[in-house]
Amino acid sequence: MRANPVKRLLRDGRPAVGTWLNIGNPITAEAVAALGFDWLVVDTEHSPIGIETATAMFQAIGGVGGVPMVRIPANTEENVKRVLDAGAWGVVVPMVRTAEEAAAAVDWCRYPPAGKRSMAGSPRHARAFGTDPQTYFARANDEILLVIQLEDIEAVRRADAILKVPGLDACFIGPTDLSASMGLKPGYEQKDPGFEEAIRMVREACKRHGVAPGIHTGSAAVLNQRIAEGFQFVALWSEVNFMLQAVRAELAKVQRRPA
Ligand code: 3PY
Ligand code: MG
Repeated sequence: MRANPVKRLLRDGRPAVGTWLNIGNPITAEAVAALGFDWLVVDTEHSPIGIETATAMFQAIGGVGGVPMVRIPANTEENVKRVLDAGAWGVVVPMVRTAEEAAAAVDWCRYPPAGKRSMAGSPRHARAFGTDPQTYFARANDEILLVIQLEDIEAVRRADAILKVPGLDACFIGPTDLSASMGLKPGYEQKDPGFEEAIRMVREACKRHGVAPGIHTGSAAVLNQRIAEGFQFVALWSEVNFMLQAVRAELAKVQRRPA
């Protein structure tokens, strides 16, 4: 069974850099994955991507040696079960606000006795790791990456209780939702000192509980700064935002009349 290199990087205290995929298309997923990110998250929370398109995207990412991950729309057994059976190597669970919700995510992600994930031999999960179902059943708990999102100021205040739940690999800050919950203009970067303080609180709680801290960023400059602060599961924007940035910049240079 193929080992999940992101688990190894995070366990060794090293950064793992990925990006978000919001365009529901296996060809673009494959093209971005081939660029050399450590992981790719297919975002099914804030996009219209359904399970069949997500599965084709996992296949495309895996086909070029990438680590296919997914953000589910909400923390439910059904959502986690279906994407893991479809071959995702890791799950990002949005908007975790309590220790009970974190424990539920662990239950849906891990086979017994560590959790309550349902077992079936027929899905493509084992093939996604280049193995057979029995080996997958025995090893999946060690290779599947579970990332919970803390992105509400109330959850930040409860960070110690949430992060001490056993079985979490990483905790990913959603800066947009976090800033909105603090009454700030939603966005990845903020000048507000309270916002940076909340980010520091999560990072330090992660370190206390052996969970890799993570955060979404909108540029390499901020991403590098977050890595220097100790963040490990770090995301560089999304493929659709990169596309729009490039198109916008070139469109702005177009001269509709001769100069
Ligand atoms: C947020 O910024 O709220 C996110 O969830 C980023 O992924
Ligand atoms: Mg969010």
